[in-house]
Amino acid sequence: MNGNGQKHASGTSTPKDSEDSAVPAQSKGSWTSFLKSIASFNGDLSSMTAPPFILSTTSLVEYSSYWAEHPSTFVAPANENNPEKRAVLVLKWFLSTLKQQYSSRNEKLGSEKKPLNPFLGELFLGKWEDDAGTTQLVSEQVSHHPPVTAYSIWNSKAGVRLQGYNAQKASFSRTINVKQIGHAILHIDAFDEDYLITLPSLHIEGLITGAPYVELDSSSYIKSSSGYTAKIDYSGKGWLSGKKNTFTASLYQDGKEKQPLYTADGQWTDCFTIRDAKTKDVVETFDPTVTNTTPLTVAEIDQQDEMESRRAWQKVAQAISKGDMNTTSAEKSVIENQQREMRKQEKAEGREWSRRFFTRAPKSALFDALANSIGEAINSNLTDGVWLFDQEKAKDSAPPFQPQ
Ligand code: HC3
Repeated sequence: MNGNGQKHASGTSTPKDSEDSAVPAQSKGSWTSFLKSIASFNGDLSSMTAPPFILSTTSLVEYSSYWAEHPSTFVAPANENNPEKRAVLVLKWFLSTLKQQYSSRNEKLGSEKKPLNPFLGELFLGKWEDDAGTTQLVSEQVSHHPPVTAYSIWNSKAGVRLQGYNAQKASFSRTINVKQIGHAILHIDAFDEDYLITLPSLHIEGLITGAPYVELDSSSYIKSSSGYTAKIDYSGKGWLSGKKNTFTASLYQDGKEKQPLYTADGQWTDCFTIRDAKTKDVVETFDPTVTNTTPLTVAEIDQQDEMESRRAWQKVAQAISKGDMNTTSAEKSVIENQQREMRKQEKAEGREWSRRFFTRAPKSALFDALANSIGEAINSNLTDGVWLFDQEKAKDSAPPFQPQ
């Protein structure tokens, strides 16, 4: 549509001036051009140029922290002796992360903005301190082409560790569709148990009105080494029925999908319940308005390493906040040029950038063992390898980030 609510050749449309639009009056033209441009973009989200009002001051490397903003829910499975109930608690924790991962930015910023593209080696380090003890986070940009972020989150007191990595592959059909490549693995020390977590696909809603938000698609899985699988099915608001951000889930013994032990349903942005599939008794509930998030503690910017995200992007973030686009692009160029120089030097010296906390592997035996029955492929060709947290490298790092 054109600016008056008619269709663009691409199939995207913008609302009539009288319709609800979150696009500031002075940005209407650039938003329409942006909508036209994404119809032909190449799948690399980092190459997408968005209008200033939709730029975020946060780098994608920070998004790894969404996995553990409720540390007590994250560590709860470690205190459950029954393997079936442990699998329920892992499902509960995973479902509780969805709001944080895919919608918390809308609450803070009003809509889903375009994050800063992390540079190779960019770090985001922090910890949560609360009743669960200390839960630590290390997130590192391990590849720039393709963009890949790896992370490790651990609570040594509870003996719970999560590690994973992810990349995104986007396509355009009516809107931006994103397939996530990568996976996460949760390990519980006391039971020597692993849970393979697959990452849901998503698409962007609300583009036309200039207030983008994420809707999750299709299904994702949690497969445990103890013999349980959880399948989560996502749906959204359709033309005629359905609610935004809806899911149903079932937890079953491997191979017995038709005989679920537990079921869950609700909205991942709101409350949900997990029930015993036979008795229909509620076994777990989660209400994001009752279970508060714990704020992540990050070092003061002047105490941070120069590769740490908020320090490295400080000037860019300040310029975006002021709406000063000349300084934004000038400061972005400073970072890009530094990165270009570093890559040139590495090439000349016949070496590659050494990742601070992670090591590339050709494959993962653990992934292979767990992924088979849920039909998940590792696609390491799309992530420049498989990225594993390297305890040895971490031991040599600055004190708070040495895993015990
Ligand atoms: C698609 C996305 C970037 C990727 C984000 C990921 C998949 C990153 C890993 C996290 O664990 C989960 C996650 C959550 C949200 C995903 C973002 C939503 C929007 C953003 C696009 C690059 C921005 C599109 C631009 C615009 C203007 C439509 O908002």
